[in-house]
Amino acid sequence: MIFPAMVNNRKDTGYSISKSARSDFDIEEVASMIITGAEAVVACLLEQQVDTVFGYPGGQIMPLYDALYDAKLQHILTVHEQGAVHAADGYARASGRVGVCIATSGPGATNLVTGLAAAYLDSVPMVAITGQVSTALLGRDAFQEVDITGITMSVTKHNFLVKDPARIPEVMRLAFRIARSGRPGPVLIDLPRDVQVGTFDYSPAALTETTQVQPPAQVLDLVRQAAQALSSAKRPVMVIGGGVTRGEASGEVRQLAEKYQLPVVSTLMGLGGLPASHPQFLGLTGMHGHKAANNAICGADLIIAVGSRFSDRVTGDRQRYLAGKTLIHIDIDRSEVGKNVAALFGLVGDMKVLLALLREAGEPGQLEDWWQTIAAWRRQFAETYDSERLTAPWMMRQISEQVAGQPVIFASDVGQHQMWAAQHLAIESPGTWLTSGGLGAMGFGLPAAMGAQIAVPDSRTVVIAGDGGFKMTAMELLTIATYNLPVISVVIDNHCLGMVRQWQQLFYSERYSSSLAPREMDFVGQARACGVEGVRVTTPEEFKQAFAAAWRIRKPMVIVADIATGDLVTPMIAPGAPLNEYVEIE
Ligand SMILES: Cc1ncc(C[n+]2csc(CCOP(=O)(O)OP(=O)(O)O)c2C)c(N)n1
Ligand SMILES: [Mg+2]
Repeated sequence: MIFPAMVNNRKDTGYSISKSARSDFDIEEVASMIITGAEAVVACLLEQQVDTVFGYPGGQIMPLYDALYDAKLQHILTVHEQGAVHAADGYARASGRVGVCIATSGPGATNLVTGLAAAYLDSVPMVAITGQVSTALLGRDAFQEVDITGITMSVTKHNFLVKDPARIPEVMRLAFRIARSGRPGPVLIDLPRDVQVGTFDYSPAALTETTQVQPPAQVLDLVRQAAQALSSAKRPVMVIGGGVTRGEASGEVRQLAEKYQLPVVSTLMGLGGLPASHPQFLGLTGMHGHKAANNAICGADLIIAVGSRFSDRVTGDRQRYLAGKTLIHIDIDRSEVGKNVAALFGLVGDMKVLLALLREAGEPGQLEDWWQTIAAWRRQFAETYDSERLTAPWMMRQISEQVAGQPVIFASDVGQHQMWAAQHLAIESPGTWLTSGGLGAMGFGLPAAMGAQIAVPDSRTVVIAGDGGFKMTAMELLTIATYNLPVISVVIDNHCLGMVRQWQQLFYSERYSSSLAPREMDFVGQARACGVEGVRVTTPEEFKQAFAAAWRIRKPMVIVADIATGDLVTPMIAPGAPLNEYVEIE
């Protein structure tokens, strides 16, 4: 029997087949055979065209590992289950396919929780498989028993505890469908040991593609009205969020922006939804957004937001964010529209379809004055890069110049370096900026980069990490060395928990509680201990040469860049303040 655990408050769209459903499949059953539950899991993974899984074995998942022993798919053994779940996440973000991770019961399963939460908050399609104690022992505090479906209820899109091997195919197929359909997200399948061992009559299935459904008449009507508002707006701005990448709608975003000549700003999650080099792209918006981008939001009379949930880091003062503005909000998830800000036009559904309809339904307005105002802001707030000493913004610029035109995926960890990366790296296409936006999980960067490098081997993955977060999962360098993955790690070493220190400087009277702990780390030594080459640099010239050398040789590399402890991320809006009230930083 299947215990359909939870369904959370996110609702998939009412009418349309999602982005993922476009590449989604129906199942057609063919001949049958007697196999074990564990063998059925492997068969279903192959059926879903999974080529790689990330995981770590243990007692209650050993039957599945036995079935994996001669399975025709790659298992990447990480150092820690957190490495496996973030790697599956990075794999999914970079490729658009469902990431898969496996862990044993108890501590293996709990080690997945942070990664599931990161994937859930950033809407990443993932299937996590955990071992569980046998059904007869459930609820008896057996060795390594935890109620992982209970624990992960609020950080998975759905989860299952399977109690009968015969239900495995149905659950596996459903799990993949749920993970990638509508608003994507992680799904967990908990497999008691006896369910993995038990046998049943399994029918293999073939996948057939399903078709896309068009919106109903009332949505079309709303689209027409929204297009009229867009045509008559004097100062419109388009906000792109992570949903553009997940919805594979960057082409439609670009076409809409170009047709209506819209200035475009991006949330942290949306970077890459329009190329950074596009002339209409103003940059990052929100707490550490570019002034031209935030000023445009504040001065706008209409905002068209695509795949963004208006987090507090994006809106600042929520009440004043929309004052005097019309909002067109496009999202696959009905529960996002009106959740944080009220939309006049809430368009729920497949954004590729909606954006295309919106493009056809209206005419561009008269925006010369608006573009002149924006041009003046851009001149006034143009970036300048200090190359006298080593700084993170300069390094981000330098990296962008060195890799320009070549296939690259950037991953980041969490902290000041993440904001510098988001502000100054040139992110040119969707799926090439992997960051833990919603959860902000330190330790995400390196394992996510590892997963991305496996998913897209022809690209080169560069992770930007801080000294604090890199320490958290740096042991995955051993995995990177084992599989010879040419990931370049740039550790921005400011010798402190910089983002915490920045807030303490600005909002806690410079009382640096536990952010300046004196524990210097020999990152190069650690890298070498894992079999990865490393170098520490202290000047712009040294960084330039080290990065160029790392880019040239297709091998993993760690570059530790020493920067000043007091460097701050600017500009900055205080939490809850309006987007044009900047914190005074000299
Ligand atoms: C797992 C986790 N623990 C704590 C935090 C809170 N936090 C956010 S940024 C930050 C400092 C990060 O320091 P570092 O990795 O050195 O990056 P920097 O800010 O210095 O660039 C901390 C502790 C977090 N986001 N994630
Ligand atoms: Mg730091």
